[in-house]
Amino acid sequence: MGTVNPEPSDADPESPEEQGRPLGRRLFLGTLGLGALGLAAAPVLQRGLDGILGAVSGADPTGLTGLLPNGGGFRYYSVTASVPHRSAADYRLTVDGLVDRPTTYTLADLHALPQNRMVRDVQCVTGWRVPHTPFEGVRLSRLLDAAGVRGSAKALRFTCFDGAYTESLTLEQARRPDVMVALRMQDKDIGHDHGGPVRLYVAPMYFYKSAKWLSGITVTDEVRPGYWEDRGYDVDAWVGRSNGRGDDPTT
Ligand SMILES: Nc1nc2c(c(=O)[nH]1)N[C@H]1C(S)=C(S)[C@@H](COP(=O)(O)O)O[C@H]1N2
Ligand SMILES: [Mo]
Repeated sequence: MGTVNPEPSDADPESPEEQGRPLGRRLFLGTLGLGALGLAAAPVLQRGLDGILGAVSGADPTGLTGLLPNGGGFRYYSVTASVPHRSAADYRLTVDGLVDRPTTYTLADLHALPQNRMVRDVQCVTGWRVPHTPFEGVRLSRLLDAAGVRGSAKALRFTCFDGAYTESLTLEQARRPDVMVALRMQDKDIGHDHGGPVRLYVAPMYFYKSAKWLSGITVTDEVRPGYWEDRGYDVDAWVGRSNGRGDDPTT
């Protein structure tokens, strides 16, 4: 994609209010505005008219939403200008730190583990939302159990092969059944732009917690705030229970 599109610093102050509502016309007009400014550069999703975009277009008498570059609602985000591609053969995920059995997984190893599927709404802290998005992958708790987390452990640090992005979770959060190392999204293998071949998916939190291009999970003795958290966003990013931003990161 090439477009640098980190989290907009002027997060939509309306976004918390949008969460309880069905995706409405107002949000789409906002989306269209951003798209016209060139801020939205998500790949066009191959879903067809029976997908989310179809549902959206059906609710839009102008039909204009069908022309949006971020059809389906997702926007492409990367804090780096470019991200190396990792093929299925090249990909590795390392689990290390305060564990008895540090482990490196290939993509095939991850696919060979039991897979779980979840269908939830994706919510970005800036206000856009994609309802009913299927994710599939391996529960993070399974990888932690396999590694043997030591008693002194308190948190996890996630690193990415973009070389820049990081994220964090407490051990308790990481063990929730709705947190996974995701291999599929929207019933397809996760493509490069969405963080493939493997991204984190933290369903109950704002989407910035769901680190793309996941390459490392390190078990630590304390929470080390992630990329956006160092820039003022809440570490505990529960959708609806945090404003997604503890401070103004632009200052
Ligand atoms: N490595 C990495 N992961 C990331 C980001 C990023 O810039 N780099 N952006 C986060 C944010 S703010 C959002 S909203 C989602 C966007 O995911 P998408 O590009 O699949 O829509 O990824 C999250 N994970
Ligand atoms: Mo986001």
